[in-house]
Amino acid sequence: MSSSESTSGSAQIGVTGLAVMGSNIARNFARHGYTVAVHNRSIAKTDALLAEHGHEGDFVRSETVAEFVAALERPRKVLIMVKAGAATDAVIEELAEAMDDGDIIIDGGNALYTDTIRREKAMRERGLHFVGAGISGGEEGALHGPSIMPGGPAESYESVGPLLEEISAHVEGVPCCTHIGPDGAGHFVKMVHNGIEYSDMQLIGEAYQLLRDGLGRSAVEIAEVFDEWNKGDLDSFLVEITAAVLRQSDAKTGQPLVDVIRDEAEQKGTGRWTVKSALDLGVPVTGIAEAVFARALSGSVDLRRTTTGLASGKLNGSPDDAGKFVEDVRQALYASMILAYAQGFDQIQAGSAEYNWNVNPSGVATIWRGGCIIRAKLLDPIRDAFDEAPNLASLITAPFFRSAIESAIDSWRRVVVAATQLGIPIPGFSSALSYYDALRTERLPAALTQGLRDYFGAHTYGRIDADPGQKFHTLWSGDRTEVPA
Ligand code: NBP
Repeated sequence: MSSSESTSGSAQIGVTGLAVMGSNIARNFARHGYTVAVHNRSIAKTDALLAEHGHEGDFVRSETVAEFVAALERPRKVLIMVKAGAATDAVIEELAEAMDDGDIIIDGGNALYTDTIRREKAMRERGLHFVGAGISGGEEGALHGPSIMPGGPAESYESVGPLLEEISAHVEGVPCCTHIGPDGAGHFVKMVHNGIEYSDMQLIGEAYQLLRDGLGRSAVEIAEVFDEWNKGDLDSFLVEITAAVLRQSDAKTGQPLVDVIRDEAEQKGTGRWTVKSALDLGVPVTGIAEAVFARALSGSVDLRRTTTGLASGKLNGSPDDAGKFVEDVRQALYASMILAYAQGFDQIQAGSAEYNWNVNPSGVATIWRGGCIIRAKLLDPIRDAFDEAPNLASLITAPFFRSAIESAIDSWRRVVVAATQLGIPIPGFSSALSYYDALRTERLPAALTQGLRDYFGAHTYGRIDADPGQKFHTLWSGDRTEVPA
């Protein structure tokens, strides 16, 4: 922290890190009438921003961190938009050295939530406030209104909340930004948001492949189907842009662009983080895990080169009734997406309990309705369900979703059967259905698992006719009588 009480400037907010996200957020603040101090490690980006967009509002140019910090009014508020990881730590350290007690650092990058917990603690011990804010919406969202998920001390939200709410997306006048909870809560919720995004995209991909390979439809024909779907229950940003991507033709070959893009999905890591965290929390986010693995499989180019064309067994032909099949796929997509959100919210509830964040699931659904990549009509009934019962055991037990799945279940099963008969991989659809079936099954095969564990490792088991806490062991290598453990 700076030793001297340095002078105070006039900028209400500072943005450091002026690549696509940072420069658009800085412009968003300026367009809302704020004076914005801007800074970037290399001055070229700062100057490019000011040259192209300086006329959009009040910007204060700075070359050094000292100049940048001096340009801010107190308590200073700085939004960091740099590469997550070591770069963020370096920037935080530089800022902390230059800032004073009560100043606020907001990290708007895609930080791992455990890093945010560590950074918040370190900054608190130095008298600074640290807000870890997940931001979703890509570069367009950053400029026109993203969904913002800030975590950190409640008192710092009182001062930065109004600014962030103002530049966020709004749905029916409600900002897509709310205080999520202490320290890492915001980045945790953003991480799960990205996990659901992975899952939704995998499911959309499976629906596309079913229509392509199951019915022989072209990309443009499938774009029309997605356009139709986007008018109903599936209305969402991802379904909308799926139609746009499928309709795009390649200028070079004249073919649909999707047919000339390499069939290898990449990933930056937030999906993997979500699954790792879910494994630690013991929350089955099967849809997200399948989506992460599906991307890994698609990218295993050498392996796929050696396995393409392996035996398929006898395949059944295309579905007899194409119209019915399209509707079945729509229903299967809708039901599987409900499960993706249900699992994501389970993970948020589990994370919240683990870290004492007290996250309000209805608030999360509310701010995901606009600005972010997973914005969807589905989020309205999700918000309503959690409003009615904040401690819902699972989203699928809420009356709205119970009946939505009841309507879709037969179609969903038909699609899983048809895909299996056609040899089309559908890890997302089928794992979501298996998860659903597991939840509704009264007796799973876990009793046998426990019996086996007791046999080879004396791990004990509970009995259906004894208290849940009581454990028993069978003397497998002795006379096979049962003894209390
Ligand atoms: P990048 O993630 O590509 O980061 C580039 C920025 O980081 C530049 O300003 C660069 O400065 C700065 N930087 C680096 Br790299 N190392 C630095 C260091 N050691 N010290 C200071 N600055 C450093 O930018 P982005 O795509 O705009 O994303 C910004 C953040 O927002 C990331 O955390 C990202 O994960 C997150 N995010 C991105 C999106 C998206 O759609 N792109 C969406 C949501 C969140 P330089 O110009 O001097 O190299």
